[in-house]
Amino acid sequence: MKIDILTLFPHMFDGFLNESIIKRAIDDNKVFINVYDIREYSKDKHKKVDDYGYGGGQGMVLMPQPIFDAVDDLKTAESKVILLTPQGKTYNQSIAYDLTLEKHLIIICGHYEGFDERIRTLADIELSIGDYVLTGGELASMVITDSVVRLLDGVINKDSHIYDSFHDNLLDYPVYTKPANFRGMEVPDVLLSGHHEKINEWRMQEQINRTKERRPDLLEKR
Ligand code: 6GU
Repeated sequence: MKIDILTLFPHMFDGFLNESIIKRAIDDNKVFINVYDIREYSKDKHKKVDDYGYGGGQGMVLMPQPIFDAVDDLKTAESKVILLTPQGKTYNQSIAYDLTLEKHLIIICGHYEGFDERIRTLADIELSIGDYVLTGGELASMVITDSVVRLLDGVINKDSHIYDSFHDNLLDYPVYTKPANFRGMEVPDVLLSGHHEKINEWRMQEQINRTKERRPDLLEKR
């Protein structure tokens, strides 16, 4: 998969792309991630990318020209263009799985008080990562990229995402490591039993109980 990210703040991605599982996925050619500075696409002599909004109010608005030129430059027949905005559809694990089927994602990070409404026409889908407001789409693009890349073949052990929280709309079951007794808190006997069928049953029941208790809204989606 290739992921192209359009941003006004490319350095925000330095840590994200150079640590841990994402770095390893890039080094192993499981994913190709490019970060493009929107400013580099500005045709203005001062590399301006925003201006005052018509009608007054709200401050600076991202201009269409740099974004349209960048998307024209990067887009192919196989691209899916994602626009990040708090007004988008709320992102979830099921959308993450859908995105793993794409060959090429172009992710546009919105910023400042807003972007020119005509930029919307470039998007195949508009996404938000939740009901709160961020200063820009950069963190949202990292959230989406991280959650998609970890699902790509060979990035992490496949067994581990079958048991992810939200897979099948269930939260994950509890896990324990050594010691079996820590400050009087005991690991459940069943996990020490070596009886795999019973362990699986217990885990499934724990997933259901936890989801009932903490996220009843998820059970309704099942
Ligand atoms: Cl995608 N962008 C911004 N600016 N804020 C958000 C968001 C996106 N998703 C949740 N809050």
